[in-house]
Amino acid sequence: MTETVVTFCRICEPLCGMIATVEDGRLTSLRPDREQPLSSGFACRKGVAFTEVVNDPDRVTTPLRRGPDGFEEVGWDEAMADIAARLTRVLRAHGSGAVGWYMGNPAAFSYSHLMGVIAFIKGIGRHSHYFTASTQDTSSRLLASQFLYGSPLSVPIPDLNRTDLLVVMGANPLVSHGSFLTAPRIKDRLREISGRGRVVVIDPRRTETAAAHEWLGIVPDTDAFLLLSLLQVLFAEDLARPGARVRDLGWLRAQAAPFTPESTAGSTGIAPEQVRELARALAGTPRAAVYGRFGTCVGRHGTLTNYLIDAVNLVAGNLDIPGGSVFSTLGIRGQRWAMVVMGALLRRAYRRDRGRIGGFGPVIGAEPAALMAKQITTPGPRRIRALFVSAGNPVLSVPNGDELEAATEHLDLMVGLDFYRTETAAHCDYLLPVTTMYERDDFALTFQQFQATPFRQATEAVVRPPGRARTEWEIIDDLMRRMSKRTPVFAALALLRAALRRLGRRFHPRPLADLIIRLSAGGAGAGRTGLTFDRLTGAHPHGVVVAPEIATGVLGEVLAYGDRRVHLRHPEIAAEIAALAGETGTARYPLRLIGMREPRSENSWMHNSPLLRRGAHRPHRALMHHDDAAGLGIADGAAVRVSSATGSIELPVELTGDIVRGAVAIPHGYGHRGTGGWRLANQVGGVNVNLLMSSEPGDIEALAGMSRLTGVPISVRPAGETVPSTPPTRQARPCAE
Ligand SMILES: Nc1nc2c(c(=O)[nH]1)N[C@H]1C(S)=C(S)[C@@H](COP(=O)(O)OP(=O)(O)OC[C@H]3O[C@@H](n4cnc5c(=O)[nH]c(N)nc54)[C@H](O)[C@@H]3O)O[C@H]1N2
Ligand SMILES: Nc1nc2c(c(=O)[nH]1)N[C@H]1C(S)=C(S)[C@@H](COP(=O)(O)OP(=O)(O)OC[C@H]3O[C@@H](n4cnc5c(=O)[nH]c(N)nc54)[C@H](O)[C@@H]3O)O[C@H]1N2
Ligand code: SF4
Ligand SMILES: [Mo]
Repeated sequence: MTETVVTFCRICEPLCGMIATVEDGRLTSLRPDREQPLSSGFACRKGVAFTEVVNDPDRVTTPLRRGPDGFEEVGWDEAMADIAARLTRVLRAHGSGAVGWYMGNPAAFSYSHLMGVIAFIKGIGRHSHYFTASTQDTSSRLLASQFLYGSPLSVPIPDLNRTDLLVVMGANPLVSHGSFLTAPRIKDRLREISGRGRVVVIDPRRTETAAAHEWLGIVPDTDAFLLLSLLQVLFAEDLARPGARVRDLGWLRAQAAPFTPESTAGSTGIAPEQVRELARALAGTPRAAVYGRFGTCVGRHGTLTNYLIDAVNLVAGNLDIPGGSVFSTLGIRGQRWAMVVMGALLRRAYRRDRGRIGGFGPVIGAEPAALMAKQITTPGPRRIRALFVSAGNPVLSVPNGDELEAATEHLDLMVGLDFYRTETAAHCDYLLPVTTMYERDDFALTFQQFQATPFRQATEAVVRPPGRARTEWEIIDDLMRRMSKRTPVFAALALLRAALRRLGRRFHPRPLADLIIRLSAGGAGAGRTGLTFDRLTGAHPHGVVVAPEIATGVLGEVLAYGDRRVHLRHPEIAAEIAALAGETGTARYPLRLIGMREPRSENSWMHNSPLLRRGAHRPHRALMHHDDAAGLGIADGAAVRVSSATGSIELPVELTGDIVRGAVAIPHGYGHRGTGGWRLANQVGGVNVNLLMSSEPGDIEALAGMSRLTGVPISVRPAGETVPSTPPTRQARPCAE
């Protein structure tokens, strides 16, 4: 029997509508949904290729236990009983501080996975370690919001539908499809903005997005200088229109005063007249917004940079206005009080719960993943002895994967929840097979407040899980049940589980997601009409636009501070500004490393799809300016050795004029090895760029504990040229193509 099922893609943030074809219970194809009102017939190649992930012969569909001869199949009950027993031993001997969980990027796309992990890792005890991909991605953005608005959950996005001037810093939406911004068909949205106004892309590389719009090349990791000089111009030329809900504007003005465009040009490479022109345009265009993303989050001063992006929007009069930088709230009545309570708790945790290594405070409850290896190997209280990894491949995605690999051997228990035998999973005692997104129900909770057009869509599972795969929620619930006598939270959840069973109901986070849908704009509340989870999947499978535009004038609602004002003055921010000025480069590592995402690659995990490898595919390579290469005697296509103070890798180089001089771009997510069980990915070649990134506490961002993944000082030399006392080198294995 063949049926078509309406659903949506959850690989990346636009959540494009999809039509799945299911034949005899098996997913046979995915195509874009023309009736989804926002993605309206668009899906990228990765989304379509996902059928190959679901049906991948390399997929793990049975629990695996690592034995002396590698992984062997094991039954669920046996696996879970042993995991619970070993975890109990760890808890008894060392307390909750010995337990850690790393939750990777795809978890953000599953409400039940997210809620399950939080219940588990916070419920196991207050000393546990919770790591997420966010310290490789967004923590600095979230912490900037915590400083400015009192809550990390108040994150502004550009009002794409209405803006006439969009300044994009450190994002490449034509390839990434947008981040912290759920806007399907973002290429079209940007083209429309250029049609009626301007899109200016500030990036060290003339990216796909920059090439389609205006490009302003910037020296990597100098955005804070540029933003301070924009503020200096706004104040000096009397262009500041910040509105009434702000405190300590004079303080900000004084902080920015020394950073004239003339003084920052040497750092940024951007001419003073261009800075002035941009500042005037931002203040003079009624609908203008600055949007920063990944590239502005992962430098030396990510929190400061994000703070300054919002400060520029605020001072130019562009915060919380139509076409400006806006807060796409869920529209829940009384949401301000939830903000106030959550904000106070999270601010307190940030101040109080300082980590034992480096002293970093948690940002939305998560601690720096860069320090995970050291948390495993450093003796003392809260040393991690049991580690869970779900939806992540930190051996490739966090700094210094070699250190993490070595550290895993010190663990008493390591459990992976994945459907591939990744480089990280290879070190697990147990690998537990999970469902893919098409085998579970979903509502993309995380991304609701990043919707450029307020929209709701939910889906039921499209096909049944293959083999013995289970959802993360089922696995976590099982474990919490087996350990219900171990912690007060698990005991309380056991009572709730039992009570629900007596009522004939299952214990599951879906009612919570349903409640949020009901309370949000367009929701049914307790009523008979309006949206619920069931009505979204039943009556509105293509999704519902709940408002044509994002509501503005909501700043008072998203401010979590008691005085309902934006707080500009923070000693931490002052210290970061002071630190900026004092930094200099080293002669030994004169170049700056930046990242680069590719259309057919998704972090570390879409390299096993034949469709995505088909045709002209470029090998893993470093992109470098031809003038820089000429000076070093490096020819196009030559193998080079790239070294940092942490490590050294070898790979081919591609020369270009589309990058600022001094910057070198290398994609991440490569370096699959025989240890991983994905056959095609292992043939793809390439090398792990994160071997160049430092995991030393002094090298990660001071306020949010962000890994430093851009602007890293490096040197590039022809491969084979011997350089005395450089760190060990990892060779790129040859590419299959
Ligand atoms: N140098 C450098 N490093 C980077 C970045 C960079 O740009 N440059 N980017 C950073 C960013 S932004 C991020 S988000 C991180 C990403 O890094 P991670 O969070 O570690 O995740 P991924 O590499 O995306 O690997 C995701 C894993 O989840 C599995 N998976 C997919 N779907 C599911 C699911 O539904 N359930 C479960 N349980 N597993 C699933 C996949 O098989 C894969 O093994 O990398 C960061 N690292
Ligand atoms: N095809 C594809 N799509 C993806 C992903 C993927 O791996 N592949 N990953 C997904 C994930 S997890 C995320 S978080 C998003 C990220 O999506 P985006 O936020 O759009 O991030 P990137 O595409 O990495 O683009 C970051 C840009 O910042 C630039 N940059 C680097 N350093 C600096 C700097 O110091 N200053 C400035 N101004 N720019 C700088 C880089 O050159 C790059 O063009 O993409 C998502 N979408
Ligand atoms: S753009 Fe992202 S959400 Fe849309 S189809 Fe591609 S991978 Fe899926
Ligand atoms: Mo990410």
